[in-house]
Amino acid sequence: MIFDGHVHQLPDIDPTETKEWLDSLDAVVDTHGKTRARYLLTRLMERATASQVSFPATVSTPYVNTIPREQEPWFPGDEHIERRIRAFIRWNAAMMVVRANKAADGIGGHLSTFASSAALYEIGFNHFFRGKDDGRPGDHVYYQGHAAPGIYARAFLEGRLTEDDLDHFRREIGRDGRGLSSYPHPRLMPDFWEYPTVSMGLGPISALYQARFNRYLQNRHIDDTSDSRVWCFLGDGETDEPETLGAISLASREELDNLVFVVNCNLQRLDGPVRGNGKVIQELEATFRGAGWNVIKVIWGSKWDDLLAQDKDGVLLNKMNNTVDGEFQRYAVEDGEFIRDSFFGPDERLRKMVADLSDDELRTLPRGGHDYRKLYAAYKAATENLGSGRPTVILAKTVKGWTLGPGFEGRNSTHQIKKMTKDQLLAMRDRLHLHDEISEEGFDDAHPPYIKLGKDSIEYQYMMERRKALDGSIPKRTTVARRPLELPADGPFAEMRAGSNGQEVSTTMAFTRLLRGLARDEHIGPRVVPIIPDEARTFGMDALFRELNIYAAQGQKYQPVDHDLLLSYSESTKGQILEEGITEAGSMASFIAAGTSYSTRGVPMVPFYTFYSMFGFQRVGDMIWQAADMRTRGFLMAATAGRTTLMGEGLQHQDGHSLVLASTVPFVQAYDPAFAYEVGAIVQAGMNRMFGGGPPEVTDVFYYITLYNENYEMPPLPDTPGLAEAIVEGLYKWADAPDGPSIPATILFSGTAYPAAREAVAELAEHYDVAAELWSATSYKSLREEGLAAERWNRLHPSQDPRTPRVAEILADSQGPIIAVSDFMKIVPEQVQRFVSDRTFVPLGTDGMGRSDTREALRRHFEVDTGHVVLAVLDGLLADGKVDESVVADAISRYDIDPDAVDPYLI
Ligand SMILES: Cc1ncc(C[n+]2csc(CCOP(=O)(O)OP(=O)(O)O)c2C)c(N)n1
Ligand SMILES: [Mg+2]
Repeated sequence: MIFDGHVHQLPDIDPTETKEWLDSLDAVVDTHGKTRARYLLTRLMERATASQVSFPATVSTPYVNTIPREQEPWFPGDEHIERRIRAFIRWNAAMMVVRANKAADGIGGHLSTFASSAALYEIGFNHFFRGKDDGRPGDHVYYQGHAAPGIYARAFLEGRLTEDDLDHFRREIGRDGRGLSSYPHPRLMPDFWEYPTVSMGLGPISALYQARFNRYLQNRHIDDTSDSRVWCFLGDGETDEPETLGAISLASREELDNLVFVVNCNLQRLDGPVRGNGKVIQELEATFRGAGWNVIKVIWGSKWDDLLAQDKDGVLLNKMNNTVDGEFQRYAVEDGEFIRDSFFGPDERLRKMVADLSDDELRTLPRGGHDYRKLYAAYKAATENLGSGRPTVILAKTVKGWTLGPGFEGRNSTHQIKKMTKDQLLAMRDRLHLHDEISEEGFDDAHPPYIKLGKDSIEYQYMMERRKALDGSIPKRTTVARRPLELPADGPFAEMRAGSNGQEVSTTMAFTRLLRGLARDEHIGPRVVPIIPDEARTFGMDALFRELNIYAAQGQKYQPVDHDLLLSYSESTKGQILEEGITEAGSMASFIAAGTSYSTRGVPMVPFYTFYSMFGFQRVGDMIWQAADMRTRGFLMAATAGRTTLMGEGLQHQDGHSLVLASTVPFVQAYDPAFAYEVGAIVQAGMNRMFGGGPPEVTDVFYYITLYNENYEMPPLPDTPGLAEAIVEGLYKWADAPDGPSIPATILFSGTAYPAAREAVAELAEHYDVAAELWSATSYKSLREEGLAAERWNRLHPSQDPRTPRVAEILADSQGPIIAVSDFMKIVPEQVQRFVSDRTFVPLGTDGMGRSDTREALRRHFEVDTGHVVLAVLDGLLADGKVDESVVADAISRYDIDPDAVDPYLI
């Protein structure tokens, strides 16, 4: 047998002593069995740890609570009152779902998630979660999305929501859109929810990076975050999402002892058991312990402690260890007799242990996650963990649908059930001991009542007193700036406007200059958060390492290999750059944490997350959607953009469609600039819009700006009045048509399509008597959105003067067919085609999968090079009857275009 073969390579300085120890162990195994041997080894390890003999942690422990009964702290609350409050909340949470589905069949909602986690939340609300009423940000609490009814139900009891509000659960369209959103959505309930969590996995990764960002703010002396803990509630099924567990090692590496995950281990997900053939708690324990977390298992309720105390020969422990989750789930639905026979029955010693318990007592032996004292002990241990450097995960075993009754508890279908019959409602009432509050007489199951608390009731006063002691009710979202941000001086933008002075540079290089300038700004400088996923060198941003330093919680414990270079890899506790390593999901989570800091902490921060554009929308699209939900403000900088500009990298790198994906997210301001001054104008306008004050519909947006790595001379900002505004609007004339030729045409270019467009103008003038104007289209998305708004207004106001879409107004200044070329798919410029339907409109773009080759070859392949632009213009003129076919044919031959080349979309 090879077991950790490394041990045989270690020096044995006293083989006789080693033999004695091993012989003792053999003797124990022979005489007292394996269980005893295991016990002794565990005690030895405990002693070793206490004596500071460092020993790698084992990844798993037996299937019992981490905190033994004798180490449970005194419980400071009034258990009786808290149980009553919990029962009221359970009832109201269920009723709001039942009533919603009575009023609107199929509207949905979830009963059983919160039913399993009510105690997990209530222990937090009554004893741990810090609010914001003292003017500080308090704790950051991520609620499991499907538990939302329970959070509303508590807010109702606290008097923060009305009965009418509850009756508008999931009915957000009426009442001026003031219903209760299905799940936590700050976009929909901006005064209530802070963190969108319902797309599984996004809550955990966001919470983790929030905890990390708090440390960043602390270490950089921007905000004191030492009072704020991050609590994240998640489902056990949710842990299968890569985002949930994929970043947990960061939390231990960065010593995030301000972070607590609470996993609601009800052993079920939507379709069935999470690990029917295994034990999800044991599996998660191993994963988290292996990653260096402090793991607290809350598996068994107090009544089990007596049984475990009697377990002299370890049979109960053995049974606990060997029973798989599928069986445990079965015990949750069966009666006491079955449990007696099947769990305790096979072993005489076990059966004897429960001889004094009735079937009913056996059936209700509670799981740890429903035991208030056990949970209190776990949460307290988690909060006292501060200083240990270890994040905590609490693995709480619960029953899905707990207290909802036999039709719900532990059933595979429970996640989806939304309706309750009269009998089920009354059974639940009985189970929760709510006879005084809910009378059977006149009970209307079509409209089951909510429980309301008078202001003078003991329960109301108790819960409000608890919340007051913890700084007020939560969840609550605010946007009051505790540390306001001043906008930057004009200097860095003026540099962009000046152009590159004959030098050939890329927009990426220009942006790096801008970023450096902003980071140096005396006002905004420290608030700038450059985020990058291991790609700084690709973008030429490594120059910033030395100047701004890379944030590293532990500073830099080594001399970097390039220490003698000007641009060495410099890490520091006060570093400004979040160099995330290869994790676009982690980087997005940092972007969200920084971009919502204006709200979550009252400290506006300005993130610039620069990434390979291919690995943005399509890789972490759901997190971008989450950012929009969360009202994130900041800049997503899409570097190495374009399908043909990034040559050589091939089809998993070359992005010609992120702008299409960007067009699907409402609050994204998407831009495709060609010049440094355009980048500057967009960033400056964005800064003013997002951080300059104004109503949320103006400020709560974020920017998506493409950056390219192709060098050409950056012109200075043309001296045209209103140009900066036109750039932001999305389209402006860049150059008049050349004098001389007589046939007018219009070419729109974006980004690196500029050189081909410019050359096409010259070619058209020289060979075809065509005078083409050049326009820079910076944002088709903005133009489209404005155009659709105008169309909509016209449709709804038929008797008033119709509005003209801006893009039509702007292009009214141009002549001839419109040819629009970009390094993105044709559908990008097509976004505006409908608004200029009176004109011939030819989009040229890079539809199809990328491939590696030179830019020239790629542009020929995708039919966006100079020759193809000329051809498209002439084809447009042919359609308009301005030239004849022979002219088009001439261009095909002049530019050596193969009319039978395969369509690039098909290969
Ligand atoms: C990314 C994503 N995929 C699927 C779903 C649909 N979904 C909602 S809840 C759920 C099951 C949740 O199980 P678990 O995490 O164990 O939570 P529980 O309700 O059991 O507490 C699923 C699959 C989702 N919300 N998000
Ligand atoms: Mg579950």
